[in-house]
Amino acid sequence: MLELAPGLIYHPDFFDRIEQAALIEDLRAVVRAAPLFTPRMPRTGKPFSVRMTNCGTLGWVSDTTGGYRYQATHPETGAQWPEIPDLALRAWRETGAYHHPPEACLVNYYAPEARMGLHQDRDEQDLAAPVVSISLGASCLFRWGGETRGGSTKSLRLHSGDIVVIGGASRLCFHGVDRILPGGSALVDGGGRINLTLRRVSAA
Ligand code: MD3
Ligand code: FE
Repeated sequence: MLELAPGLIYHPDFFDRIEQAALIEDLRAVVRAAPLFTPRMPRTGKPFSVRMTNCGTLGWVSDTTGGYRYQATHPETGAQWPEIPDLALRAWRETGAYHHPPEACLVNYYAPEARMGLHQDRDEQDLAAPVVSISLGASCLFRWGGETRGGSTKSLRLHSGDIVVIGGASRLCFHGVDRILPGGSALVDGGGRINLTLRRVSAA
């Protein structure tokens, strides 16, 4: 493991290929129970290029009527979110170094053309808890900067099986995904990428 910045810990190849494939199988069941949806920007209604779903007791959603928020049910089916897969909970335990379990596991699905603009993750009440990010499938070019928009940034290629823990002094850093890279892991169909972020939402 490698500390990229204070509180930003990179675990390359945390999951081996067998574990990656097993986690992707678990996610197929998650998506059957909680289909991918297209979030929209609160003010403009502009759709995200990333499609999403969640598992856990809470899930992150965004639309024009309610804005960014966590809620216990799927925005389209109204059903509760499925459980977080054990492999993902293991990653939280072994890397997260936080005494409360995660409540939300946001599942981002990137088709090859999808991207995510620079943003901060600040919809959680408990900002002392880290966010644990798991990458699967195609590699991506990831970018992060400081706590203000417009400062200098660094980038890093994230590969299938890698984990990044975002906590401490890096918890409110701006970050985003510039692009999905061709020719990496084919574990996700069609050159896609999946990112899981495990999050503690409620103040403990
Ligand atoms: C913050 N997801 O869902 S992983 C998100 O790959 C999100 O899908 C991205 O940002 C994705 O909110 C990024 C989480 C991550 C990784 C490294 C960071 C967040 C970071 C470094 C600094 C600050
Ligand atoms: Fe984020």
